[in-house]
Amino acid sequence: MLYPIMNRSRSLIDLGGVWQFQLGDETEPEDLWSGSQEMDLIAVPASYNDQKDDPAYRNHYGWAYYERTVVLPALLCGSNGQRQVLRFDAVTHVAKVYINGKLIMTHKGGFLPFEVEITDLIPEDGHLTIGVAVDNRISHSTLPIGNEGNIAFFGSDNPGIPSVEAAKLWRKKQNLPNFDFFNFAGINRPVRIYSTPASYIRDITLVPSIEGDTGVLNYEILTDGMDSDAPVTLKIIDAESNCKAEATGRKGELRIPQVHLWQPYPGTPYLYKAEVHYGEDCYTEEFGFRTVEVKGTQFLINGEPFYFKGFSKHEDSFFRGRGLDLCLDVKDINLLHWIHANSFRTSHYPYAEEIYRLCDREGIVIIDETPAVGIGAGESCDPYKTFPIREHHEQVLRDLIARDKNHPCIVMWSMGNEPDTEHFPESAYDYWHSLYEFTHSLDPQNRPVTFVCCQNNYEKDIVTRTMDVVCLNRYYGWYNLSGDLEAASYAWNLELDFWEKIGKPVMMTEYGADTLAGLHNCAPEMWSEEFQVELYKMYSKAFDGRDFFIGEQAWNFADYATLQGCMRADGNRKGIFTRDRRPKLIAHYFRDRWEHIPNFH
Ligand code: GCB
Repeated sequence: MLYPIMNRSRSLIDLGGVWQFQLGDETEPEDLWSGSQEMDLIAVPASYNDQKDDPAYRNHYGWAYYERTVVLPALLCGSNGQRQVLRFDAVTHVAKVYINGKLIMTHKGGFLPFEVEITDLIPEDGHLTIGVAVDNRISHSTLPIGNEGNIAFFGSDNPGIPSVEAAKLWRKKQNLPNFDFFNFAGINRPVRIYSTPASYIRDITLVPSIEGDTGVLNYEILTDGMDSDAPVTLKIIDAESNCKAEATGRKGELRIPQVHLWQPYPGTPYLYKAEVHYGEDCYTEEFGFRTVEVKGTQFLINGEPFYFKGFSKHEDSFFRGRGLDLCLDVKDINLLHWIHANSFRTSHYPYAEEIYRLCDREGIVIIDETPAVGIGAGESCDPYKTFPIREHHEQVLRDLIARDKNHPCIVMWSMGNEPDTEHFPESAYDYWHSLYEFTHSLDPQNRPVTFVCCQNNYEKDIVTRTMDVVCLNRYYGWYNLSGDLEAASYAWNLELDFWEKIGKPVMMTEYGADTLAGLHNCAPEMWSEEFQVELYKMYSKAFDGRDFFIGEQAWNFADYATLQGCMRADGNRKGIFTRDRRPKLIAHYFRDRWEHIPNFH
């Protein structure tokens, strides 16, 4: 799906601003919209939860209603030969969209875009009332997974105590996420109306490769509309606006001698433009020439062994929750540069398209993750046989790769985070390995595929070792062997010895310790800034010098909001930066360490 842009053939109207809002309940919305006079105000795009200091907003369970009336300019109404498309970049988790009172589409999945053509629904006078019903409920059939049967994530509801059991049955229904990040909901990303000519460019697929110093671009362009005889042309334009190659036709190959490569920062992330014309339509897609390949225990970018330095992140900020915040995105990229990081993982869901576009330009490498987090329910329940998620998971992968396939910054797909691989190893293998093959088949660039493995019995796990890269989340010294860094180091080295024998590239995708900024201790103890530094030093010492080890992504880039619980003090505090982006002591440790570790070795 193409990102919406404005140019000589396409218009773009941003519907961000103040909408009207009302909380609902579990009642399924009707097919006809009934607006209300008594709606609150709400900012779009942003999660609704923290926009009003009211537990009803924060802890809402079920549907919520958004409404906005706009008047479109006359030139966009009537038969002007243009298609008008209403696009939502993300509504979390289920959306029902209404135009002038009528339901026009339903979409499931809170982190990927969807759109609907509304050309014939726009009246002559241009008045458009857009209604959106949003459901924030999570369950065994959604991604991310919500617990069913009243089981809380942080284990505060010990089974077997009669009064606690009774209270669980009595209490109000609520979301019980099987993950720690706060279940922020609403219209989290932009809503836009864009137009195209009636015959239009539907999709562009670009597959760059390199032969010597020549860039080879395989391309495919999909078009739609009546004008099927109109020629399709493609021009490749370099960063200095010179046309480097041209072609006609929907599919083909172009060659660019003396090509400039897209390199991770501080190399030059050189971008070319693919300018496509079809009849009256035109679309420009940026791309880069870079290759990605796993060879033995190495992860090669442009043929050279790459070392990941960076973080797993969240989309999270004060007031907006998970809402798009471009200022924060730019700030985060600048902090990544400041700390000499070169990469991050989009834990635990696909991020807004804007950050990938920024990373293409700034040379930051991304591991792109689906929202498949929380697939597991302990030893008594095989999630792969009981959670009805497979079809949805495949759909999410299809949509993710359709959206993100052309970004040079994306070097690997992560199908999910920390599923159960220990209690039902065969089921886990059947599920994840077939999904791994499916994911490979979807990606025109055939990038490496993985999922991120939880700290459990790695000897029983038979699927993690079959991924292209072994990605480990480990909490030695924090959740395990808490506070005892000597014992943690012993255990961690023992585990690394195990992975060394597997013969795959291995990297950290999470490790860390909750740390309260400002809490200091001469003798490093848990929660202090000194302890966080000592813990990371212990990890670095264990993996430095191990040749199969290809990268370190700390948990987490910044403190972030979570579900409340007895293991969280106003959110998850494992950030290297605080939630308002101030460096903890550890940030200086990484800045110094990473300055001396080159991207390629
Ligand atoms: C994990 C999860 C991550 C949590 C983290 C923690 O393993 O992947 O989502 O936030 O641990 O801090 O507990």
